[in-house]
Amino acid sequence: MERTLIIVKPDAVQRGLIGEIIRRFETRGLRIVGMKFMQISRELASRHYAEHEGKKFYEPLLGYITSAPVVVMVLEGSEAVTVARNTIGETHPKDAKPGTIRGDFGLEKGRNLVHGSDSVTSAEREINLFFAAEELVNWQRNTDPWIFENL
Ligand code: IDP
Ligand code: MG
Repeated sequence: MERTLIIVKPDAVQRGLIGEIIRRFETRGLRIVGMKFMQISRELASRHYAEHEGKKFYEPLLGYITSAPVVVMVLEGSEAVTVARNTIGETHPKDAKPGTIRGDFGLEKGRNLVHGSDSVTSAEREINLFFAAEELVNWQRNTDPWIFENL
């Protein structure tokens, strides 16, 4: 089982798409193990997006991600990192396929609705940035045997 960090970004929250976005991950079969509604501080944003420091879009990105509340989630499942990235779609919504979140709801790169960790290593780092260990819930879903072949 892998874990991944998802952020429902400020544009999605402002546009009333929280439920729609969570629904897509939930119906895909990923198990929610952590969730909170919060506003990201500049300090946390700069740690989360440290890899992009110095790039042209870095300052606008920090402005965007701190501009309104977000929903942050930890999702668990087989190959959760890849599965979540596929559900999210390409970084630029114009390249994202219909049926993906960005492909269905977005137009521009700086308003692309949702974040998903890009590797298991990034996921671990990002989960630790946003969640204390005791905020994550280890639980069995009654539907797990119908979603996961080998438990
Ligand atoms: P990802 O979110 O698909 O992993 P990254 O390349 O890691 O994409 O970029 C992080 C975030 O920075 C993107 O999701 C997007 O919000 C923003 N971003 C990336 N490139 C640009 C750009 O060229 N213009 C504006 N925003 C960008
Ligand atoms: Mg990224």
